[in-house]
Amino acid sequence: MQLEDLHSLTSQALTDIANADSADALENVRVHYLGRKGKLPEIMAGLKDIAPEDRPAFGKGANDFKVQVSEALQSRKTELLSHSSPADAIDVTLPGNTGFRGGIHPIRQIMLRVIDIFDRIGFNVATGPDVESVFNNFDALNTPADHPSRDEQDTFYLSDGSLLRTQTSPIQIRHMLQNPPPVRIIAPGRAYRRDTPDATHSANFHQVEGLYVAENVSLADLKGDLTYFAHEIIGKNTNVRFRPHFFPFTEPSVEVDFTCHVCKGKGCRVCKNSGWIEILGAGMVDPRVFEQVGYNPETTTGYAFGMGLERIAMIMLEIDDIRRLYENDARFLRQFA
Ligand code: 2NM
Repeated sequence: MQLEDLHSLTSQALTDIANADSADALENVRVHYLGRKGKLPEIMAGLKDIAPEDRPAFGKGANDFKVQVSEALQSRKTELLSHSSPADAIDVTLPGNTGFRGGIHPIRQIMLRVIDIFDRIGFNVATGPDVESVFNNFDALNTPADHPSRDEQDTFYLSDGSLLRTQTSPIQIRHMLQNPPPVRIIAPGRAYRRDTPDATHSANFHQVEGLYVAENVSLADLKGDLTYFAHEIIGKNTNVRFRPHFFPFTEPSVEVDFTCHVCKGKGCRVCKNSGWIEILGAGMVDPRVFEQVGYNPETTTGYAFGMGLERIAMIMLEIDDIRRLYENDARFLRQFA
């Protein structure tokens, strides 16, 4: 075999490869040219009969043959696979490649549910900035100048004297400053407290607060509306219990318990055998708050309430550590998607 023969053999091989119209035909072409008894071993065996001065050129030709034929086989194989019927191209016994579908974070899910429930009884969503004034966050809410929550140990102050809101109530102060009564708003959002993070505390958490201001609003309205809320969020046979409490911005103030959603009030691990679960803080808006926002404290009445969404998520979804809600571990979050 001479160098010219090698060149024509190479072009013949490439033509055969291009003409192969099935994987089987292509395999036959491969065996014919590169197989153990094929053309390539024959070429290599013929090397000894080539004149010594022609051997380098012939050797290079032999190598080019091998490389070109191998590459052409591979690309023809890929081509045949991509044009063949799916039954030939896909091994249907392999596990599927399903991909991941995104989901709404559990805190956001609960926030949206709470908003939806209050939307149905006429509450509108109000929002405001996370960075607030001392007036909107404390003064207007009747929080005494020496109240511990104002301390630098508990509140994040910025260098210009503003702060990160410690609850979403400043949203409601802004709303009252800009709108006359009646007011019926829900204020969802982030709140910040300078707590050391642990299983039940986070420096950044989420709240929904509600505010209803009109004439002749009473504690009975508060109890009726929160009972409706309990029935919607937990279930129709949930009971609601008010316990006396204190907040600077409401008088009277209450803590609100719902019957335990797990044991229905019998007592269990989730409710620590009490049958009740604390869900909200609430009360009748203090006349001093109305005074601060320019409402007539003699004739204006209203109720307000607030709830921590992490707390509710932990109770309802049985999450033992608040930090799991912020780690963005998809294996954890997917359980609630
Ligand atoms: C709570 C509990 C009780 C509240 C009061 C006000 C405002 F602006 F009207 F004074 N907003 N939110 C309030 C009342 C919040 O959270 C536990």
